[in-house]
Amino acid sequence: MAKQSFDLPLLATPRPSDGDDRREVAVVLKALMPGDPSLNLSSVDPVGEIKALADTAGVRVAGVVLQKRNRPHPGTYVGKGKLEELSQLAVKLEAQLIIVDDPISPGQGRNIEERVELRVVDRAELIMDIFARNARSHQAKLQVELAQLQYSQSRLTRMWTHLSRMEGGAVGTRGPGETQLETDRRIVHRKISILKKRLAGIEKQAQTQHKSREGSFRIALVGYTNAGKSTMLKRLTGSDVLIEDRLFSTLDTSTRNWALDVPFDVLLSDTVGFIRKLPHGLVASFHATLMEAREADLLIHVVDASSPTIEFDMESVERTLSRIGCDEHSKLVVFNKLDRVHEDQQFGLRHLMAKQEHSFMVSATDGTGIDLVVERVLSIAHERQQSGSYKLPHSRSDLAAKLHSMAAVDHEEYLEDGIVIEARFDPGQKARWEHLLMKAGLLPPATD
Ligand SMILES: Nc1nc2c(ncn2[C@@H]2O[C@H](COP(=O)(O)OP(=O)(O)OP(=O)(O)O)[C@@H](O)[C@H]2O)c(=O)[nH]1
Ligand SMILES: [Mg+2]
Repeated sequence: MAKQSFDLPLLATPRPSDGDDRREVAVVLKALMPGDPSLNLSSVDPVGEIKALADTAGVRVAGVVLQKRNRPHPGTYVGKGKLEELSQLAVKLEAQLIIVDDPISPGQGRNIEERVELRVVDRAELIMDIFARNARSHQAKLQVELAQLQYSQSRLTRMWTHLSRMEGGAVGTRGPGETQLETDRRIVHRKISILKKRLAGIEKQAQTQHKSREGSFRIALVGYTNAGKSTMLKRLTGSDVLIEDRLFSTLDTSTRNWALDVPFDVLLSDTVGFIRKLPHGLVASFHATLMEAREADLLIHVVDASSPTIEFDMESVERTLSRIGCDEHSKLVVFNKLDRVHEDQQFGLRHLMAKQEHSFMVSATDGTGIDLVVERVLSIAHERQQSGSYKLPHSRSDLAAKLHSMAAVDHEEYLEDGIVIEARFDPGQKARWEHLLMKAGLLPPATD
């Protein structure tokens, strides 16, 4: 009888926190390959980020094994000699876990596990584990679970290929004769489709909410994890949000009203941070959250200006934005943490700023430079207020009344053949009004 249940490494259990000796001890394994920030910048710790990720996941990194390579070894990720070194170090440090700082194939994972005889977690799994631990809302939890299932689905094939077919059934038939792999695949597949359905339901609700925000000017804060997006949200809107010196503190989008002096609502959203080598499944499953960025009228890219890998961070954010369809969005780049920028970083920073069309230097914690950002956002919001001039027949006074209710009327003139109305619209309203006109058979507008 085939195994009917499949235990997946779903939501992680809480782990002891920092400074707690019960924390799991890990050795990090990393192939240093071209493109790694530490190869260009001597000040960058090649394992700084993975250590921060491990720390966030409640794991203590006791040792590191590095190997410079042009590409990963297809079978073992690093060379066999390096695995021997890893194995010895792990024994010496009494490690319980190996963390590989790349997404690796199931085969590579299995081979490392066999040599070192310890559990191996790759970068993608570590990030998903953090997401699972930090997810608060029902939606975020489902999204992480989906990403984890999808990741394990791609690994099942290799996990079970070594198993022979189950007894008592014909090859290729469903039911008792199927292989363990097929059974597990089917279970995972079913779980995935259930999760997708549940998420689609939640997204539908979110879309209704989004609709109710039509007419507002929407802004999304995006950026590398820990850049200060939530701190910016707090500074700009005064609302209390979770701010932590940790990676991936924010996993749920939160949207707040930003009380700006404009005759329409301005909504500011905090989003999930990006990171290098973010697992594809995770980006895709946070689709609803990222919709916030996609549907924004303006993006504020928050950059940690004190980060030694600033250019790499920015590049990876830009790449992710383009992957989620945000290439063409209006964007401000806000270089944050000005108070932490060293003098020797200033020159490089100015050079980076010069490359951006609209950039600002701020400190979200002490408020330096924030007023200039507000000023710029205000002027963009004002520009977005669209205007139009329409001639309506006298017989359609209902439409004239509707226009009065949808826009600010600057001028109204009664002519012999109709009423000419000049009006200013809030973002999104002009399109709605013209849609109404079209439905009334009155397009194109008499004048514009
Ligand atoms: N010195 C300094 N620290 C800052 C500034 N802005 C934010 N921080 C700190 O940077 C850390 C991360 O800030 P968050 O606002 O949580 O960053 P985030 O981009 O929302 O991070 P995630 O949600 O984890 O992706 C916190 O410890 C903040 O106090 C700043 O202008 N100066
Ligand atoms: Mg945050």
